[in-house]
Amino acid sequence: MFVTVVLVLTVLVVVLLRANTRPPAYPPGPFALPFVGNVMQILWQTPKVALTRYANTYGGVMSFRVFSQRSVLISDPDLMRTALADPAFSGRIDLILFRARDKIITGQDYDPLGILGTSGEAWKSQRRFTLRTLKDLGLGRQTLEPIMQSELEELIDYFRINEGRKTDIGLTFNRSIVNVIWAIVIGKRFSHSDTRLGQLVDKVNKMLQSFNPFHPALRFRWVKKFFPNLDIIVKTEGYMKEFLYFIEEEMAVHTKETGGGSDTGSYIGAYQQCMQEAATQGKDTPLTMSHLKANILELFLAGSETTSNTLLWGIYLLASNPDIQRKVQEELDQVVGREHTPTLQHIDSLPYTTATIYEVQRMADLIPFSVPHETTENATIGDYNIPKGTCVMFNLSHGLKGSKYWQDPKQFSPQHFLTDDGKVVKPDHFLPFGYGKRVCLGESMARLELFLFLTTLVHKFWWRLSDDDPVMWGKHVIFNRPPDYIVFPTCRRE
Ligand SMILES: *[C@@H]1O[C@H](CO)[C@@H](O)[C@H](O)[C@H]1NC(C)=O
Ligand SMILES: *[C@@H]1O[C@H](CO)[C@@H](O)[C@H](O)[C@H]1NC(C)=O
Ligand SMILES: CC(=O)N[C@H]1CO[C@H](CO)[C@@H](O)[C@@H]1O
Repeated sequence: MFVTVVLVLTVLVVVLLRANTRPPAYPPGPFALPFVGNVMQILWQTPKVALTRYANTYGGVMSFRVFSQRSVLISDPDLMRTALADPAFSGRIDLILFRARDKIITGQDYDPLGILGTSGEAWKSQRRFTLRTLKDLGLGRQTLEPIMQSELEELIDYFRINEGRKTDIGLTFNRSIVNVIWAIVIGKRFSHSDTRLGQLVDKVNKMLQSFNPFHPALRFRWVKKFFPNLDIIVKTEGYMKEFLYFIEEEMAVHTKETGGGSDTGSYIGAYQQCMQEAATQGKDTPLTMSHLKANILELFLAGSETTSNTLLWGIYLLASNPDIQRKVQEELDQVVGREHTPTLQHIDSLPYTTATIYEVQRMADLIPFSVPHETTENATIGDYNIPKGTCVMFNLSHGLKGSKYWQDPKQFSPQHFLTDDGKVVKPDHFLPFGYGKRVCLGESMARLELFLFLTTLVHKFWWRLSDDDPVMWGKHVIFNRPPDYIVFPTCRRE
């Protein structure tokens, strides 16, 4: 009996110790159980609470385990910048969701496609091409600005009709933002009366709502093996299929219309032209139709909700802070003029407005944890070693909201981004788009969109929150969504 007890205890101790062996100079973290790691604590307390407690206990770089996956959470903004700039940290964890998409596209378990969910050469080449093309298309500004202006005309008409009425603007920006991306992807806008636009918005919405890179079913391959019919898996894959089918149909129409000739005014056109050039020259190219479809899906996934949510935050924050709204309007009146409409040319001459937009992004804090990275080789951060294959998470929120970095982080105040003499300052720890190798690919485009949409809407209308309708805050785990609210838009007379 005694011997059995001792044996059992010894085995237990050995198992527990083995579960907690750490590589040398590995960041500190909580005690982990065999096999499951820290999953129990994380699920028990909810990920947000558990991880916050860990970060508070173990500091700016800490480690935990999710099943057998070593994970590190970096909160210290200085170390965050260093890690994000280091190629060794630029890998992406295996995102089952994207692997499912890739299988839908190619029909087989092939090399990973796209940008968001890839690492190494595939990631580099697709990212490089996409960045360059978006720059040519959007930041040459001749393409993007008129598209955005047409969308704004539609919005202005809509708010004029609703002038002085209670307006729920929750879904108003969706069409415009999706249409801007669409125009970049294929080279022309949908008219707002076109049912295809409604269908596209609907498909993007459904995909977005089921997308959750932290959900265990979309995170670990074995979950799908054991539970292939799990609702979230079936739905997510179904929505991606529908979206991809829509894209394929439209691409077929587009090819017919352009007669297969060259068209460099769109992402698809530029992509296909590059593929053709490589083919005629007999060169190898990393560009393929499969990657193209995957990239398009990601442009919508990453570019639509983020932008429309920031706009919703913007109107909400300005409507609830009338003094700040008035100051922005005064600056716009002075620099742009009452009778004109803001254009991208004004972007560098509106410091108060620019600071206000930064402040909107800071308060919105849309994607507090970015999307987890993975080390592609043994790496170091500060005094710590991070072995290859470790999942690395970044608390971007910390630099945006941490009381260590802002005088009054809960307060909406453009002053956070202004010097005493009214010049714009952007602190190093303010990284709403992330930073370094995997910084948001649409950052430049998003900046222009936020600027033109917010300035135009605030220049044309006075926004007031409804007094009788409560502002409704939802509960969010991964993304910070704006609240639901009702506003009264009022035209500002010239
Ligand atoms: C990476 O570090 C581990 C120990 O943490 C070591 O066993 C392994 O050999 C290292 N790999 C390389 C390529 O240096
Ligand atoms: C991330 O940083 C924010 C702001 O400092 C903090 O409120 C939050 O608890 C942090 N989250 C984690 C998981 O550490
Ligand atoms: C495609 C898109 O941007 N969808 C958004 C429309 O607006 C709602 C409410 O803000 C968001 O939840 C959707 O993600």
